[in-house]
Amino acid sequence: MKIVTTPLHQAHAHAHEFEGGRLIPAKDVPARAELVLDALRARGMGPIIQPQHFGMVPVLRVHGVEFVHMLEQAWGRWVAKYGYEVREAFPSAWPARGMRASTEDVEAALGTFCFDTATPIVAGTWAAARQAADCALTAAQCVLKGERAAFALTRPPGHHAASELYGGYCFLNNAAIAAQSMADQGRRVAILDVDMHHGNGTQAIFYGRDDVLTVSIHGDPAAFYPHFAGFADETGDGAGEGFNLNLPLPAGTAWSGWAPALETAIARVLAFAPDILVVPLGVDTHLGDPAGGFRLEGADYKRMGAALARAGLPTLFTMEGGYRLDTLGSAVADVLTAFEGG
Ligand code: 6XA
Ligand code: ZN
Repeated sequence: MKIVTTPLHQAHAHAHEFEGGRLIPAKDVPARAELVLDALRARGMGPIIQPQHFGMVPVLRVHGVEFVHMLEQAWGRWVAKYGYEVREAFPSAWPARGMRASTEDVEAALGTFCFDTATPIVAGTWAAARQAADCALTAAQCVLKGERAAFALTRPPGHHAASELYGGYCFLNNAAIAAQSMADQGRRVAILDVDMHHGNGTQAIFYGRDDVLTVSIHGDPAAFYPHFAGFADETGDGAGEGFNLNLPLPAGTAWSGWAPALETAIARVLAFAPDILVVPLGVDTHLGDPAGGFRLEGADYKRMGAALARAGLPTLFTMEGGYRLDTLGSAVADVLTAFEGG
């Protein structure tokens, strides 16, 4: 299985996120991708390849041009206002209900396009986000050429980013950009998101469409981030009605509760009869994950990979969450090796 990654993800490195009324240490740290890469190398997986460059056209199939320009320019505008000493650009005001969105001031631009306080922009964010999208697009090309599977080791992750919104550590929706690119090349694509958190961005991007199926298994948004999307009654809109499936699960869900949701998800995917499956792969479902709330562990990740393999579809994996640094690498490697063996 080709693994697509670049050390340039390290340019997106920040010390903090804001949660629970205080600045806390960042969870999406560069070491995450390096730990995953080390684990994959240790299992002899690969080849490990660098991304090709696809430019902005495939990105703009999913994201708005004003949004993309804002991401590109945000750090420079922040420095112009606050100087280099303030090393992380966080929004501090939002155009909530009844207010007017604006991009006049950098504070307004951040508030208009960001939905949380967990996702600072730093000097290297835009470069890293573009590279992550290129990793996903390169992996998509591998699958389009007939490979059974490819893994885009994307950092920053993508599944919370919508057409014109960033948040949840995500800026560009890598999985959606890859899915759209494959759809544009004539393939029928389904997306099955197994991260602990609802893939609200991916859902929003395809919500009105019947040509790309979106399915997500995640913590019930009544209790978990992203709080404002991911409920079971979100089934799609207009032509997309019936083409979004949310499978929210309660806190503490272990494999015994997670596995039946995966079977339901795979059955829906197979009924859609796609040519290609995209799996936004987060392993923050692991017991003890600092951003999670489920209780998957050890061999459960091999079971997950084997179950996904039984779907029998060419599959593109993208890296999403997973923050327990002592188990992150082995959990990802277990999914992917079991998929290859299955
Ligand atoms: C912010 C929590 C962000 C969760 C990010 C994540 N308080 N998404 O893992 O999949
Ligand atoms: Zn997550």
